Amino acid sequence: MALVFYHGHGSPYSWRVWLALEHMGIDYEVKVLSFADGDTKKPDFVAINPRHHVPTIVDGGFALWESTVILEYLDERFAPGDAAKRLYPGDVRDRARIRRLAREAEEYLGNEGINPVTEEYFFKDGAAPDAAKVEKARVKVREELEYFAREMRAGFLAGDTPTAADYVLYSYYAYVARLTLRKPEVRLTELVPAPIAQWGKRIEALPFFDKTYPPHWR
Ligand SMILES: N[C@@H](CCC(=O)N[C@@H](CS)C(=O)NCC(=O)O)C(=O)O
Repeated sequence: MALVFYHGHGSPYSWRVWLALEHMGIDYEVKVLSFADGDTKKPDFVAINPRHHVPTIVDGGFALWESTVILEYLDERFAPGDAAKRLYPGDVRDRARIRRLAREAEEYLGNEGINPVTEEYFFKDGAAPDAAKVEKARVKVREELEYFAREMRAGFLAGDTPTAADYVLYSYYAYVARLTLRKPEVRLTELVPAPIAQWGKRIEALPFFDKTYPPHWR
């Protein structure tokens, strides 16, 4: 039976899991939940995931949530013979570095950069964004993108194929363009160093990328 993947378009946490499922070539069925319709809070879904979050996967009756934990599970459970398809390839230190980069993207670029900007512009019930908070987050976005540019190895963070760290980083990076499109005054795109812009294009050129792109962003 195919693994079931509960997804919400536009969620960075869910997007990284979809990219990973495709990357590994796993047989899955995607079920898209609508935030606008409150699907995550409906009893059928809460019975599967009491935290009512996407992403959630169900693999042969085993339900799992928390995006980065799902990435590690997929890698261990479906580890292909093909090293280029692993999400955490390499030896114990290579794999630890990939986990570190994924964690850093989450904590510093996401939680201290992208998420506060999103919060200020979209989750304040129409109240004006706090300029000092936005500026602090902008500085963080710039510093973090420069940091990740220095961490690039060959075309991607860990070599010449993407890993879990690239998918976690990309799921936040996509918001740089998205937030600037929706709120041009935030000017996040001007903070992107050239190596990160080039890396972003390589992710977007992956054969399965388009399929995972949020339809309402087109
Ligand atoms: N730490 C979680 C965060 C997941 C999360 O916050 N998902 C949000 C969408 S971005 C969600 O499902 N919200 C719907 C709800 O809370 O009902 C992860 O990494 O998977």
